[in-house]
Amino acid sequence: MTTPPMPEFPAGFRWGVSTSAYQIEGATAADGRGPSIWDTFAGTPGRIADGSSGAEACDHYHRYAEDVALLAGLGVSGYRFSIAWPRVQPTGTGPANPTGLDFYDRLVDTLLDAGVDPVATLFHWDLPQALEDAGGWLHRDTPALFAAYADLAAARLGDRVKLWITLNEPFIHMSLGHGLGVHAPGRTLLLDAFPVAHHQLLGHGLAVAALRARGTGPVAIANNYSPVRLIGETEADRAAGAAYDALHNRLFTDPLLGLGYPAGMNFDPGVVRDGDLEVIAAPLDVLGVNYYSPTGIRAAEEDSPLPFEIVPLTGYPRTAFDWPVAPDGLRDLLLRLRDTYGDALPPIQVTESGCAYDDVPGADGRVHDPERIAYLDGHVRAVREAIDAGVEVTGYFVWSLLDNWEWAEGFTKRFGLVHVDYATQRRTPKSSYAWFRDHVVRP
Ligand code: IFM
Repeated sequence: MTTPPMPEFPAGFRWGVSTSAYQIEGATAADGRGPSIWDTFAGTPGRIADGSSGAEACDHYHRYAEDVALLAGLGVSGYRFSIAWPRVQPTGTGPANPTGLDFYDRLVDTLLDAGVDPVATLFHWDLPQALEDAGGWLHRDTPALFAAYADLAAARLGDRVKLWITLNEPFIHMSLGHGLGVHAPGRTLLLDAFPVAHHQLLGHGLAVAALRARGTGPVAIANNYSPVRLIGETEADRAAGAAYDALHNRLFTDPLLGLGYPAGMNFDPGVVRDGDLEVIAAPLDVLGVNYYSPTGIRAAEEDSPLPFEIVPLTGYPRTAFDWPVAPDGLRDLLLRLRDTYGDALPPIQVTESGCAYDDVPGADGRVHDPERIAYLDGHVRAVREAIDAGVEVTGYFVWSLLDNWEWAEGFTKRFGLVHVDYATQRRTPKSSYAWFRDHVVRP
């Protein structure tokens, strides 16, 4: 597909791709790994669209060298992966399992040999099952246990990891995992899931302190954001938009950047204790921004348990997930973060941006994905527009390197620059892989 030349990006801008442990590694019983909440959830009939699990996924645990060669071929300077807590501590507490950490040791060294910066996420939703059995993120002990795990990871890898990301998308883990029950651990607490927000944030703050104490690399968190597109113009619609915005876009970022919780986020007494907000507001080196699409919102019906109603947006191209393709939402979001948080906002890296399409190899064995090229072209340009408008953005990571196991959707949604045939584990770079290399990374 032919696209107009990409504008230049600042020197040192980090181009990368992202993955996460449970979505690609497989080998869930190897080398002492303990069970995670996603093993349990995927093993429960009816939870996953195609009945699959991440037990094999992309078999990256055994094929990581081939995957790092794909990264090197792409020319990216960063690779964002996640460390599986249950590989490091099979039950979530106690000493490190050295053979679990060995895998990440090998991965990090292989990345560095290939000239790719390792960017490590500590928690991408795969909580050790034993911790969930003790209450998980609803329990106030979990934050300190998370910091102890962060310390073990930093002790082993901290001399080589170039950017640490404490949590991935704590909003999604709270809302889909604990509010609506469509992700692990499958709790359906609706707004009673709020303690999960606070305990994840407290875990983040304590982990930042643990990483700083080890003198390791810069620290970030990866939040996901979805700008509100109001459907309707009544006062009630505007109030619904503000309520959704506070929940999705500000619940985590306001306290991280020192503003405390947004008004209207009412925690039960005893959840937020003296000193917690100071721990949570530990200075960040980078804010990770995951963006996929905006959300249409209007006022809720009177008997609704939620103060807003989510409405499908019309008039946009759509991905195979039925998500609207709206690059202007990314530009608006980046500007809005700058305008809202001003000097408190650290430099931003877009830690996830991508799309699912039904990519199938043609008769020639090649995989053509022009929609993904158009998607990435639009979103990369949106980042450039935000930089032109004065927002400090220092990196952009595509979700994802590989097609992989997409949580409750199983293997039915393909996000990769590289196609994976799950029967053979054969990797085939799609046309978007060559486009990203030739038009973005090395124009
Ligand atoms: O696959 C997920 C990822 O794990 C977190 N962010 C969104 C992606 C696409 O749904």
